[in-house]
Amino acid sequence: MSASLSSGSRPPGSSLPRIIPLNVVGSAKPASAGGCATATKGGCGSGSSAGLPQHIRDKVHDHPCYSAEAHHHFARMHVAVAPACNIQCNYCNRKYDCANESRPGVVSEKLTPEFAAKKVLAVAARIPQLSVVGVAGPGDALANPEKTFRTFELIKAAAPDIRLCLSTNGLALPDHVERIKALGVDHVTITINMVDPEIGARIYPWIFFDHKRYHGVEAARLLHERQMRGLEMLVAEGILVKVNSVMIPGINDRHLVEVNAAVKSRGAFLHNIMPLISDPAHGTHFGLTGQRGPTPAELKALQDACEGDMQLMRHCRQCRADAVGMLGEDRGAEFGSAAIEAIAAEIDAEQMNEARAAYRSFVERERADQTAAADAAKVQVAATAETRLVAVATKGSGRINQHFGHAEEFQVYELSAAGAKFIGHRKVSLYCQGGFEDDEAMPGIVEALAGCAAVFVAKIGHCPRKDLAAAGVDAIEGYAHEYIEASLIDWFAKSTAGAGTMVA
Ligand code: CLF
Ligand code: SF4
Repeated sequence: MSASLSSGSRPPGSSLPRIIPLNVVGSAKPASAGGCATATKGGCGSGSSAGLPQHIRDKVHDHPCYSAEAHHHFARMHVAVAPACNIQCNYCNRKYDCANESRPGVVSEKLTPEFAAKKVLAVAARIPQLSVVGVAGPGDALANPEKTFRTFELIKAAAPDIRLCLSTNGLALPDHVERIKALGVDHVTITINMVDPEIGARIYPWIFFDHKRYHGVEAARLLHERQMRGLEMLVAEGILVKVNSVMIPGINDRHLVEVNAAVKSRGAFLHNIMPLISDPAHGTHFGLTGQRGPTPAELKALQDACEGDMQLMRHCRQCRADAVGMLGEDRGAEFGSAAIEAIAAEIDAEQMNEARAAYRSFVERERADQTAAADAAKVQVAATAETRLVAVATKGSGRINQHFGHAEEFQVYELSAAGAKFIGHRKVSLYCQGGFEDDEAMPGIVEALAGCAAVFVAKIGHCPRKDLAAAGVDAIEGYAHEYIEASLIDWFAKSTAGAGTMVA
């Protein structure tokens, strides 16, 4: 067994303080299938926020998308209040949600601003990890400015400690920066897929601007100019901007390095390069014309190429326009209209705020402890020249706390002399189906774990352990419920020291 790698601040067998119901963090609910002013290096996209100016650290500290570390501890929700859109993307079928910040092929239930605010309070009452509410569709947030801003006003009045976040294609952005600033929205995502209108014309067949429809290169040029202007205006106001780019092989894949340079030079804080998801069943132009998405290796290569100059987000889950919960899970089904009304009727605002504050202070202690444990462990590997990939089953909280059979995704870390770096996640089918083992899921899981030397789990059965070993993947359960990074580094140190796999 491993030495103790975690603090004693949690009750045995739990990663949570007593005030939090046990189903709160990383409930095993199935994830949905569907859905700075100074761009400082050393920031938060895929690592810690150490090295950032304090005012930026304060903004990203509890935002699960802007900080990979925060995504272990905090939840987001989207409210689908913005149905209309002002452009057409070739990867979007408007029957579904905006594919710029959502998994394609998913339809959200549209909400009024008033009901959206009620839903936010209901979710906050049940999920104290909630730190951010975003408007990300189902169309474009700023093609529906009144609904979007009314929603933000109501949420701000009811729960002022919850951050407001907005995602847009950028066409209408320059017209709304003032109001975004006035409402205290300090995180804005712009989807920018090109800085060359010739390439843009292959992605956007038309836009609708100032009462007129524009097509082809003219449309793409107008969109590009408005996106760049909006980005510069937000940065000038001190609003953190994340840029999402959809990687479309053969169209903008190589070009995204130029996009990265352009947005970085204008002060964007974080770049999230997402894979095109192109399924003919979604009825999009790209889906119907056979345009493929990138392979995971192509995506990683592009992210690595861009990361030299800017923080890259690698933990995006392409969630739904009505997603609720930790990234990687979607608890939206728990918050239907009837459930929201029932929860709203019994909300005790004081108790709810106390629970959220108590959770935050617990997480502060926990994060400090995790960072100290990882830093201490790094000393053991500082001299190694090896690099390894490993996978982790986790329900959140920065711990190895999920059974192998309950994992719907594995988080992948790269181990090196620098320690443990989160580099992405890999989706899998559930191995455990209500008490039965689904052997048919195993080949897909083995494929998803390709390249990983080990998978760290809270528990695993004899059969899957054997199958994994046959594929060259060690199943490690000796660090169950311990901190992820410190455990991985400890295992790496022991296994690279020539002692074989010390912990299993
Ligand atoms: Fe939502 Fe987007 Fe705000 Fe996050 S999502 S509006 S920045 S609160 Fe996050 Fe979801 Fe990826 Fe978006 S994981 S799709 S990046
Ligand atoms: Fe679809 Fe979003 Fe593009 Fe509008 S901006 S066409 S909703 S992907």
